[in-house]
Amino acid sequence: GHRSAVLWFTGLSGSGKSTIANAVEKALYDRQISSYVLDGDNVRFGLNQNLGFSAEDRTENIRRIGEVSKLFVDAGVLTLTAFISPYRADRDQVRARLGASEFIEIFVDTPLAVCEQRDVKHLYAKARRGEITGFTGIDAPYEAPKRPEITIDTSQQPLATSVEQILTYLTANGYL
Ligand code: GGZ
Repeated sequence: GHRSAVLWFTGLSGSGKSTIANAVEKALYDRQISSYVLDGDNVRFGLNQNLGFSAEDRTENIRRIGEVSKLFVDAGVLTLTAFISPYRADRDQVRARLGASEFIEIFVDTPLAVCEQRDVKHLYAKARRGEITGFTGIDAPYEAPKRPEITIDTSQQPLATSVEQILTYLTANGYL
């Protein structure tokens, strides 16, 4: 068995949130633990398709994802969310809506320079050229967590180590 919770990944675009979340999900699946990843692909194109990237829309994006996460956690699912979630107050609101040990904040603290160098979707280049405005880390803010449960810098360690770091935390704290 397991104790359900939300593993809330936060960090810049290209920091590695989705990659780590999906790798952890696979590791949990292999242990027959019911888990699910919420990310832009299954939330921003569905439930939140009416939301963009203004500060107000990001706040509403995160609020809805927090509520959906709460439903999943109540259903007993170990839930992983992979959204920039740039505003500290928005993340803290989600934390407050969940039980004391149901919100595990994972700061994917990959340096902006590394994220920008990866630029998988060429969005940083577009933001630098002014073709996208309000891009997180370029001309929109990212507020780093003050006391995340877990911090990961993907420029300092391979994916497998990040996965191990999270599984070790879950085991040490009685989730697994
Ligand atoms: C940041 C943007 C923007 C702007 C589009 N700012 O690399 P990606 O493509 O897949 O990750 C980014 C994703 C961010 O969506 P989130 O729902 O995680 O953001 S938030 O939590 O702030 O609501 C990027 C793409 O959408 N994208 N425009 N202006 N990222």
